[in-house]
Amino acid sequence: MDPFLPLRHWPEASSPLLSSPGGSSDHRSPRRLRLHALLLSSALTLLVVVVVVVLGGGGGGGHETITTLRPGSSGAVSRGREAGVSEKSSGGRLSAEGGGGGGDDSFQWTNDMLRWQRTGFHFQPLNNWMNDPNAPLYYKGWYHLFYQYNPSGAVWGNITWGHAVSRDLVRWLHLPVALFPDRWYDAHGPWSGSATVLPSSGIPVILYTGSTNSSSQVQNLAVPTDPSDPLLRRWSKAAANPVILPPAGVGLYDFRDPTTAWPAVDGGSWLIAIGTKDDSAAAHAGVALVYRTVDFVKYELVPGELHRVVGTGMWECVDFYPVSEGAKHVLKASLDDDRRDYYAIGSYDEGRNEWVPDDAAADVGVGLRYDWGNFYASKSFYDPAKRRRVLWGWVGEADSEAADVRKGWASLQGIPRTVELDAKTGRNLVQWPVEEVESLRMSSQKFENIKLLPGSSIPLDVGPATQVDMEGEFEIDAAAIAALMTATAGAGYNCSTGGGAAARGAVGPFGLAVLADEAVLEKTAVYFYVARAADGQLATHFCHDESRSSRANDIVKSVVGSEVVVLPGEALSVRILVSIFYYSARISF
Ligand code: DQQ
Repeated sequence: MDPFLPLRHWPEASSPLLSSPGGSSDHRSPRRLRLHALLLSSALTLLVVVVVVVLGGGGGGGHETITTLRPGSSGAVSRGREAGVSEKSSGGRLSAEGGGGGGDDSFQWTNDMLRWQRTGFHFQPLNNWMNDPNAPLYYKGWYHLFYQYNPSGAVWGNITWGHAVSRDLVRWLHLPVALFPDRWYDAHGPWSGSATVLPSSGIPVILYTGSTNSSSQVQNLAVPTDPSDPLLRRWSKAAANPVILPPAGVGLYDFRDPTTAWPAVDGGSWLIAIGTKDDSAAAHAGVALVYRTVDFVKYELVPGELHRVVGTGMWECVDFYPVSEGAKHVLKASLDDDRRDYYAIGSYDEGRNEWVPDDAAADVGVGLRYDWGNFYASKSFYDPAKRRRVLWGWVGEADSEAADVRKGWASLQGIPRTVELDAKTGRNLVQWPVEEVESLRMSSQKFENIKLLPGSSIPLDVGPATQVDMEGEFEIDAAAIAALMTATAGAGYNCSTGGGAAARGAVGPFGLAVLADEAVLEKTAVYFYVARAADGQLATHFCHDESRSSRANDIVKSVVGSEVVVLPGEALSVRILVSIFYYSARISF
């Protein structure tokens, strides 16, 4: 077997407190280490999972160096930010945290390598480019997902609304393109938008940004042509379009991505938010504006601003939704400056047209993130069938545009996640893959009572599976924690600067290495690191290290993560989904 297993879509990993081990009513309940092999496909050993622990003072193995590749020229035509997505190889977004860019294109990819990269159970169109998830909704028994889609190539451009439907958020039926750029007000693309299902009729309406024939940004309305069609295959653009123009003082190119509407307290009107930015007086502020409408055709700007955060730049794909039965509201913005999604929890006062974060130090754009991997332009929707809020996010590519073109597709959507306010902390959301993912499990294996000594690395034989859904739980030796507590408090730990998976501390890193080759030269490490923070308290960090995920040199390889709250008595549990679509037929590009 060729030990080279290039990995472009890092496995989705969830921290114990950012997600449940799955399927439990208590989303923090501890589980034993189990692996669920989803697909037995060939005689090859495709997936190697290794439990690793690297504790201070133990075992062999040298320190690794974090490799963060800088982007080079991809040879692609420059598109620029006015194109709606930052240019893939622009360099601006390819910080040490990486994220969706390209390298020097010098790596000699072969078809055999590229064919491994398509995923098994993440949503992807059959081919070509995809970016933001748009207007997810539930209608007449079907989940609908629209998405920014280029039907003509594997790079951003020629944007339309791709469309797919599913009964279970896991198995998808691809439908014809729903919205084309066929009017002056969306001639450069029907860009991102949201759906609102009207309770009076049960029929959805869509508001989306049109990039006009002069590239200015306006908001447009589309309604189902035939509401009796559960698949909502045809959409009619309103004669009144554009229904909202950029207001005075707002840049023509900085006004996009309307949210789902929420009902106003007056009982008759609706409110929506739209993202923009304010670059006046060096504010460089991200801003969310609010509009009121009764009929989705005529709108008035509500005086004031829902929220602004100085220094965060253009807010794309704003999302705004209640949690905890409306006691709190989540405000999310996708920051065009760093292409990351940030959220904060706060209180909404409709009368004052104001949302105020609970913790000003963790405001939108400076505090919490949904995800530390490639995850952008996310959008949530309320699922009335299962009474839950479901979150989608765009997972961009980590390698070069040239490689995308060669294989004929780019991007996927992350597994849809259920999100809730963490009732125990009240300070963060908990997220976990929708329970329907568990219906993909075909068999399972348990590995229990594995003792990990300092420096040890123990292979877990999952056979020839290419798709696995792993739940792991770790217990730390009490003596190690006691020793840590008596040590001098340090400056804390940071996943990105902490030396990655091979830099040893007193309690960590320990976790799983997935998609390793048999010699464990390639692996993607997903790990915990427990450290004593500057305040003397224990802090648990949850990180992943892609620096050895592939031998290819044209990939951005990130070492990222964040602190997660672990309350007394809670286990260190992790859920990892690995989704390789293995097909034996040889394909050519
Ligand atoms: N992508 C869309 C825009 C949005 C951006 C264009 C976010 O509407 O602001 O494809 O990725």
